[in-house]
Parts: sequence; structure tokens; C-alpha cells
Amino acid sequence: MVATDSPGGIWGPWGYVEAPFEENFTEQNGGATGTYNGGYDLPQAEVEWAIAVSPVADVWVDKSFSPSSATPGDTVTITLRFENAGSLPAEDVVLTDTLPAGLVNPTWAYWTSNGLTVTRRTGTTYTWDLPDLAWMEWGLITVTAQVDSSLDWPKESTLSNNAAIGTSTLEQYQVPELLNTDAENLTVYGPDLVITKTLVTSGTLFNGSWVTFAINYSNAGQAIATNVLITDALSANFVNASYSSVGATVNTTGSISYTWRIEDLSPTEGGMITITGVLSSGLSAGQKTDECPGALLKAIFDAMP
Ligand SMILES: [Ca+2]
Ligand SMILES: [Ca+2]
Repeated sequence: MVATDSPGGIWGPWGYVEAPFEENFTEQNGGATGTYNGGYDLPQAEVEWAIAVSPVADVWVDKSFSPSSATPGDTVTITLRFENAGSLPAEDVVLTDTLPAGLVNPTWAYWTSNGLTVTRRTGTTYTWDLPDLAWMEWGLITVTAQVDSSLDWPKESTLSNNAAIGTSTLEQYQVPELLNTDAENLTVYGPDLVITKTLVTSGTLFNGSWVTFAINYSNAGQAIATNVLITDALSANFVNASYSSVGATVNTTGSISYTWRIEDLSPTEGGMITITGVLSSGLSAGQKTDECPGALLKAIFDAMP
């Protein structure tokens, strides 16, 4: 038997119910009035069964992300709320919430209802040793971190992890159960680059014909796209080429024709590059574009982007 000065209580269909009343109270029942010296909370006293048990601890944790979705570079806050809802003080309480990969530069802070100290275990992000938690004592830990903007995030991905709390003190679950783990998701939205290449010139093409291609590109994602590069090297069969562009600012890289560095693209931002040149070879006499547009593109550029 564990010696304790905790108030004790009973278990019933609605879980743990608090200690006997220490003061008198009066119940009116069918007109009769009676006075109790102590006793249990009325709802519990009126159920058909109740089991008296040794006092136990019952710790729980709830985790949340704020906001629940983010883009690279954003700051997010994880809030962990913990409590002991059992009557026996919870000892050796440990809370773990390992920071998911993709979140960087974490900092943390805490508050406890009993004013006692929360200690981070050295070298962890994060495992904390919590103070002993008496009945209904609780606290908050907040972790603030940044979505790593140096990573190549896909259009949409989910970061998921568990927070978990434990105690060396005997625990008994309430009904409904107060869970010792809580999983939460953070949705990260990245950029989503879209590109299409089309042959603008129609009609019959011959060697020596002028031909124009259009490259349309945009960012269909929810996050800004950085370090955008468009590459479409010219074939030796396409000469006297020049290009123009509308929309986003483009700059040739200088080293490779045709490779452009595009300015950072905000969501929905994009542009079009048109390339005009002369076919010098690669077509049979009288060959038409509508007979082999894909092959024609491939003959003039390195590949369909
Ligand atoms: Ca529990
Ligand atoms: Ca939660």
C-alpha cells in the first residue's frame, strides 16, 4: 500500500469521482430533507455501482499545431498540455515530443500550475522531465520552430509525430480514457511548377522555314518557388534562334543556350518564353508538322520539358 495524503476518491461509470465531501450538505429528495456528514458527489452516489480503489495517478497529454498548415520558412508553434487527473501524485513524469524532420531552429518555453520546474534532457529535441504532478496539477510546453526553407518541399506533404507522457506512479485510466499519447499533423505546402511546350507555327514546314515555339510555365503551388531554372537546349538543326518573354523576369545564364534563370515565382505567377529560329535540317521534303509534332519538337530541342 502506498502511503499518501491525496484526497482519494471512487471509480464509477463516468470515471474517477472526487473525494468525499469534507463539509456537510443538505439534499432534498421527495420533500424529505437530510443532512450528510461527508459522502460522495451526488451523481456518483446515485449510480447502481461504484468501486472504491486505491488512489492512482492518471496523466494525459494533448498536442496541437498552430497553424495546422504552413509553407517553407513559416514559424509554427506546437502546444503540449499535460495534467494529472488521478488523485495520487504522479512522480518521475516524462514527456517526449521529438521534433519532426523538416522543422528547424526550435525554441521552447513552459508554464506549470504548481510553479515547479520543467527540465529538458540535454541533447534532446525534445524529452522533458516534468515535476511531480498532484491531483489536477497541469502545465503547458510550447515549442516554436521553422519549416526548413532549404529543403525541396513537394506540392503538399504531412509532418506527423506523437507526443507521449509517462509516470512511474501506478496509473489507472478513466472512462473515457485520458490518453498518454497524442498525434498531430502539420501540412506543409510547397511550390508546384508546371511547364508546357507547344509548336506555334502551323502549316507545312520545310528545311529553311521559320518556326516558333512557346514555353508556358507557372507556379501552381501555395508557396513561393525559388531558384527556378528552365532548360531547353537547342538542336544544331535550329539556327538563327532568338527568344522573347512575357510575364516573369527571365535571364539567360550565359553558359548554355537556352537556359534561363527565372525570378522567384509567387503562387499563380508565371510567364511565357517564345523561341523563333530556322530549320536547317531534320525534316524530309514536304513533311508537315501535324504528321509528327512530337518528333519535330524532339528534333529541334533536346527533349520535351
Ligand atoms: Ca492516462
Ligand atoms: Ca490534439
